[in-house]
Amino acid sequence: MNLIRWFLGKLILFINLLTLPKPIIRKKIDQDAIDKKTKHLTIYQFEACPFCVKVRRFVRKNSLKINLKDAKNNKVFKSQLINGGGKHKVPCLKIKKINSKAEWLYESSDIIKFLTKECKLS
Ligand SMILES: N[C@@H](CCC(=O)N[C@@H](CS)C(=O)NCC(=O)O)C(=O)O
Repeated sequence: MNLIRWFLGKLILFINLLTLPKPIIRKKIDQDAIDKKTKHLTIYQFEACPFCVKVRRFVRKNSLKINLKDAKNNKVFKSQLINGGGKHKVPCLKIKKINSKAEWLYESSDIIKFLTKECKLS
């Protein structure tokens, strides 16, 4: 079972690599405005999770600069996710604006919806 999971994970990563989306190129002023909005965001993820691949592809396609944290292999990041978000499930978007409590958003589709709205993507 573990071997099948390992193989599927590698297959997902391989297909993802072959079909990586091309990042959008914006005018500097527009990119700076988006970078300002994504500065306080972090994505907790596993490398070979298909839902994380979906979110990472969206991030790449839209040229979003978001810090990615590996919550599978890195014990510190794993603890941050469990203690902050409440469960060890990925992907999870941490939204931490200055002077406000962190919000933890699970579900790949909800993360993509949030980013689309927050960054005014079409
Ligand atoms: N419906 C969720 C599914 C997320 C999901 O099932 N993630 C798996 C990894 S692929 C997970 O975190 N499992 C918990 C674990 O492995 O500890 C989404 O779209 O984000």
